Amino acid sequence: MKNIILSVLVLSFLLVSCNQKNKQEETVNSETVNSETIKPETATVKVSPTSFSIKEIVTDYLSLKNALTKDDSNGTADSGKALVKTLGKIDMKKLSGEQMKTYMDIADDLKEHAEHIGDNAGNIAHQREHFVLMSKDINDLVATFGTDQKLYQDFCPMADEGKGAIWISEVKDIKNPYYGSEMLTCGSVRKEF
Ligand SMILES: [Cu+2]
Repeated sequence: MKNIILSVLVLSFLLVSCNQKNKQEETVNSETVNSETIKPETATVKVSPTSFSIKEIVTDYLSLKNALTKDDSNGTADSGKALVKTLGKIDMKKLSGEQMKTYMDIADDLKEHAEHIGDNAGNIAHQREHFVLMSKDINDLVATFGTDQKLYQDFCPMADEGKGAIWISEVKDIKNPYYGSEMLTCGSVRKEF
């Protein structure tokens, strides 16, 4: 008799624990299902389309250009460093294969000039040499990817040892970054973006 009671007890205990285990599994399963159904919705919300923009690059370039017009070599170097950082943050995922290739070709070159300008505080002549090529890069970026901001392509016939050079400006008035205070108004607007 004792044996029978004991085995009934053991059996019922096993049944109860089995039921509990099933319930736990059910809970886990329904949680997994829930999180799986929620995930795609959140993902769709996150991938809201924002278009590719070179605005931050242009902003850093313009502050570098404005430092040069003031003959401020240290400010020019700081802007060069800021531009290197900005270039590292640009999200290229929104670009198609062809666009990405174009962008990277220009941006690689641009980064090199920004690094040289950043490393040459105190040597404004050398900074201005790199600014000739940097300005061509910025011109190409704006021509390729467009701008919301009104921009001007200015030209100085004396810069780059008389070969002439362009720069990009946000103002219509000529303020020459190649000569600064020496010849601030030398040059002309050649094109509008
Ligand atoms: Cu250099």
